[in-house]
Amino acid sequence: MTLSNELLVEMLRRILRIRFFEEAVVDLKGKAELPGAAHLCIGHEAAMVGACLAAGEPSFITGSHRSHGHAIAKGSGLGPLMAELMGRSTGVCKGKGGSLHLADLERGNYGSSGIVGSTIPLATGIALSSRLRERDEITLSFFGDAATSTGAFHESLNMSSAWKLPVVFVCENNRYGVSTPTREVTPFANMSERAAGYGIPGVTVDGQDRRGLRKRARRRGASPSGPGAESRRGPHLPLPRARRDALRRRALLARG
Ligand SMILES: Cc1ncc(C[n+]2csc(CCOP(=O)(O)OP(=O)(O)O)c2C)c(N)n1
Ligand SMILES: [Mg+2]
Repeated sequence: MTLSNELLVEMLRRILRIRFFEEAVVDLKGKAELPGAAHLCIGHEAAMVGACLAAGEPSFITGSHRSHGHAIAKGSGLGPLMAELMGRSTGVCKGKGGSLHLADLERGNYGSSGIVGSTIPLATGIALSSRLRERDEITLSFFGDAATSTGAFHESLNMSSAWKLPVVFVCENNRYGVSTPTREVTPFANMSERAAGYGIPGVTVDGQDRRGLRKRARRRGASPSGPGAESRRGPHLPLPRARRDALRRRALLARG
């Protein structure tokens, strides 16, 4: 599949917008100017941009606890987004949501949440609504690899498969849930393998390859599918220096 130069430029533009936004968040956090928690998606940018642009319009998304990038990939303005993080009334949720509860209904972003896995049933419900109203819409559900071990994930896959809902489950697999390596708590290396248990086609793509992501997510149609994007790991939180040093020491020791 060939992608137009215009689309490639738009992908790069959104990827860079996400990266620069996240770097500004780090900067503001460092100066203690940003209230509350903020989880970054540095390293995940290409996956979310590829998926959102592939879905086209009309489409909807739900996010995770790491959703600044999902909002930007879906077209939210950087100003209203940053205002939200700062708790201002000019924010996308009038400053009431903050970093962890970002929604932008005008752009089809139905929200993110700090509760791991909690937005997956929401995406399933949106897709059910599209199906009942016979609309040609698609919903993307973004979540991390640890979320695939929640009951909400499994119930949602089961229902969306049984009812043939137009939803794509996009797992951003950075191989960790906070500090727990995913390989220690699941039998799978690729989370897309879980889809097979529900009769859903599951594919794994390189999350740094937005062309591959776009190709996979493009398979529209009234049935669920589950690409798992392999992502580089971004920090869960800007870690305090002492914790960072401890993790580096542990990594060095592990290497011998
Ligand atoms: C239901 C629930 N359990 C535990 C937590 C604490 N928690 C916050 S983030 C996180 C790990 C999430 O890992 P993953 O889904 O892989 O996303 P990542 O942070 O790696 O992008 C956990 C366990 C939570 N927020 N919600
Ligand atoms: Mg993870």
